[in-house]
Amino acid sequence: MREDLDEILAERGADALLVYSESVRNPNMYYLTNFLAPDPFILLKKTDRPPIMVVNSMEFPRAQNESAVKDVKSYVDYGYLGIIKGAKTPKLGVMKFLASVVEKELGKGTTISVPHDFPSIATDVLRREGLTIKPMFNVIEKARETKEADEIDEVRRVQEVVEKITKETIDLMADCDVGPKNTLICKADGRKKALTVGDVKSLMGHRFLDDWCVVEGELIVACGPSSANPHYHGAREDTLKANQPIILDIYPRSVRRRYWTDMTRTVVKGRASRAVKSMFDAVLEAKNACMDALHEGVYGSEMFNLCCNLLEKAGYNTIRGGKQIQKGFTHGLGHGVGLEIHEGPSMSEVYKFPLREHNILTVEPGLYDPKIGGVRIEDIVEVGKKGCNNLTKMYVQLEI
Ligand SMILES: [Mn+2]
Repeated sequence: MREDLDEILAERGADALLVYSESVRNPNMYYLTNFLAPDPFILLKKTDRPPIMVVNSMEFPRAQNESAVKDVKSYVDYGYLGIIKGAKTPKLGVMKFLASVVEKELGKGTTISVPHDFPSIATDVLRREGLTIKPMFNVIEKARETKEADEIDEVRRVQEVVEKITKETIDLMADCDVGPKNTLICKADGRKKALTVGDVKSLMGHRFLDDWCVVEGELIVACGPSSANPHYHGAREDTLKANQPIILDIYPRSVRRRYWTDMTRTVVKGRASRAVKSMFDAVLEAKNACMDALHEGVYGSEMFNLCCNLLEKAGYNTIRGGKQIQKGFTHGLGHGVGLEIHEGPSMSEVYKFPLREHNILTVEPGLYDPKIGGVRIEDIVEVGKKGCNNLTKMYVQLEI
C-alpha cells in the first residue's frame, strides 16, 4: 500500500524517493500519481512527507485536476527554459533541469532512492552534480504488492467483464457445428465458416472495449498440441477443432484505472480423450488444494512445492529442481497481478518470502504434453489472514 512507502524507504536507508518517467507504460509512476501522461515528468518524495509532482506547462492544469498528488508544480516554477537554453544540447538540458529540481527540493547529502529502471544517463548527470542517487529494486513494487480496497474493487470489476465475455466465447464454440477434420463451423452473416483463433480474439477485443477494458497485445487462444507451449498465443489463421483441448487465457486491463486481471479456462468441444481428462482432473485438484492452503504467512515457494507434490503424486513430471522439461508442469504456480500482469509476489521455487494479506495472486497449475496439448486452470485470488478470497466466480468445465 502507498502508506508502506516510508517504512520501506527507511528500511533501505533512503531519505527520499525520485522517479522521472512517463506514466502510461510505467506502472510505478502511475501508482504514485494516478496521473496518465505519455511524456516524462518528475515525482519526488521525502520520507514522512507528502509527494511533490513537477510537470511541463501543458500538463500542469490537467495534473492539478486529475492527479492524486496534491502538491503539483510546473516546470516553469523551476526556470525550465533558461536551463535548457544554457545547456549544450536540449536533452542534456533536461537532465540538468532534473538535477536542479532535485537539488532544490531534496538537497545534497540526501540519500535518494531511484527505481531500477531510472535512466542511467540521469543517474550519471545527477551524481556529477553532487547528488546521492541509489538505484534500488523493489521499493515502489513492494508497496504495490499489498492492495488497497479500491484496487481490489477494480480488479474485481475487470474480472467480472472477463467472465461475461469468456462465457460468451465458450457458448459460441459450444454452439458450433463440427465439420471435416473436426473443424468448428460457426454461422457468421448468415453463412457458415470455420471458426478461427483470429475470429475469437477479434470478437473478444471488441467486447472488452465495450466495457472499457482493453487487450494489450494478444490473448491466448490455443488449440490442440500447440497449446502444450504455455505462452503460444494462437495464430490468427489457426482453426479451432473439436475433441482437442482449447486453452483460453484471458487478461485484459481497465482502460482508465490500468488494473489487469487474469483467468484461464481449458475446454474441449465434444469429447475429451482419457489423457486430457486425467490432466484436467489433476490440475483442478491441485488448484483447489493450493487455494485451500493459501493464506498470509505461507511462502510462495511452499505453495509451489505443494502443487508439485500433488502433480508428481498424480504421475506427472514437474520443473522443480530446475529441470528443462516439455511434458508435465512447466511453469510457476502463480504471480501477483495489479498494474502489471506479472508482478510480485510470486509462487515459484525461488520465492522464499511470506505472502501477505491483500496480495492479489493467480493460482494456475497446468499440465502439458507436446503430443496432446495443455490443460491450465487459473483463478485470481486475494490473500487473507486465514485463507484466500477467490475473485473468480466462473465455472470450471472441461467438455462443452
Ligand atoms: Mn497468469
